[in-house]
Amino acid sequence: MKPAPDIDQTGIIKRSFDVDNIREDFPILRQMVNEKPLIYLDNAATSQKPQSVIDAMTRYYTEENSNIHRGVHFLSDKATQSYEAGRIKIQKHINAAHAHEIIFVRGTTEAINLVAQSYGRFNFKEGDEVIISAMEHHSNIVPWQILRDEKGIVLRIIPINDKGELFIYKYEKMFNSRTKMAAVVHVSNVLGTINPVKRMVDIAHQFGVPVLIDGAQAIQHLKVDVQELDCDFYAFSGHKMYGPTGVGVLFGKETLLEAMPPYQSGGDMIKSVSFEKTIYNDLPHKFEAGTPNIVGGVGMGATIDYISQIDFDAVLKHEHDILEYATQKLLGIRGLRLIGTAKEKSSVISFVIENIHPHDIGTILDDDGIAIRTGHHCAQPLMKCFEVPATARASFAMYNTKEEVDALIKGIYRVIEVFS
Ligand code: C6P
Repeated sequence: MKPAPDIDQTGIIKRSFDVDNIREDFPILRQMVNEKPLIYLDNAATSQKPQSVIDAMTRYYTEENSNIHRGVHFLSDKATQSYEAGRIKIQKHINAAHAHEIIFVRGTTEAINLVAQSYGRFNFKEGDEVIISAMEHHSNIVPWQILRDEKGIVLRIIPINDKGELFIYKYEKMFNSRTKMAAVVHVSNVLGTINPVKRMVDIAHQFGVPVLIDGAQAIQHLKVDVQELDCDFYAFSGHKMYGPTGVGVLFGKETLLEAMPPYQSGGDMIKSVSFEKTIYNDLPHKFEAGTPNIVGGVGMGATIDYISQIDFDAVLKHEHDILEYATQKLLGIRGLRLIGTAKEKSSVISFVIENIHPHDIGTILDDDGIAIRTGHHCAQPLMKCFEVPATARASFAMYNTKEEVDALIKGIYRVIEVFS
């Protein structure tokens, strides 16, 4: 039975949070794996999708499929409206000032590449500095290294302590007249650390430096308000927030986006083309060359609809309880070391077990139908900081339960037994 809806201060009817009820929305969770019920704890890699998002995308292909912004016919108009409605929903969700500050991209990776290749290439010169941190995903390292190799910019790395927290006082000292950008992760995909990004933006702005936030692991677990954060760019992926793969968002402040040159070029990003001269289209189209992932945009709209109808404070509390519960249970296992013990954490636990390779942990847990991720998690420099080649990582979503954590713990004891 569905729990009774609540009405929040904005008058929007909210469905109260009930984990069993939420699980019913995700058809994939009913699956058996190796004759055991699937326990999906790899949500930082990608989350599962609710039926309503799947249905919205099927409905789009069944009833609306057409190209957008081009046709005068009925279907093209319908498809354009659905795609653009997705943009407006995202704008409201992250409280951007304008819908045209929402650029649809393939995901966080493309969003950061866009900023590096457009803003960075246009504005940086030899000797300019970009600040990133020791806990960045490769997606927020390599695009800046490409610019370093091409233009001679310098990368400055914010160090971390042994809990996996940034040294903010060291970050503050890194700014000088050559600093041109700070690009930092909001929530680490390995450590789960929630970085104090608001404070970091304030510091950067004191030096007139814009900030890009990699929100790939934050958007689904925290309330993100880009105006409150005052960040200049915010990047995230649809597929980690219960939405489709192949679509994500770059939020950018209007003034910065207006001044930036296009990242890719072709159809839809132009107003007019002659062999002599091309006039670029207005925002956001200037950054969306070619036929975009239309069904992805529609799916993102359905994703926001889905998230918005659930009491998000209750989701946050549930996720926090699961994280605390799992942390306490894991700490009780002899020979197991947590990688990432920051005070402020969200939904990700990495660990290593003495003398057992993380891949073996993952493989044995899979026999029990438990999906975790093992490896370097696309954060090899961070692995080096903790002097480990890889970790095992359990990452949680709103549909995970304490019973699933118990199964994980039982599975880990079985792993230890196999190797003892
Ligand atoms: N992290 C993980 O298992 P894409 O692939 O573009 O959607 O997201 C890239 C990315 C960028 N930043 C952070 C902090 C991330 O966690 C990710 C994706 C996945 O941890 C896949 S490696």
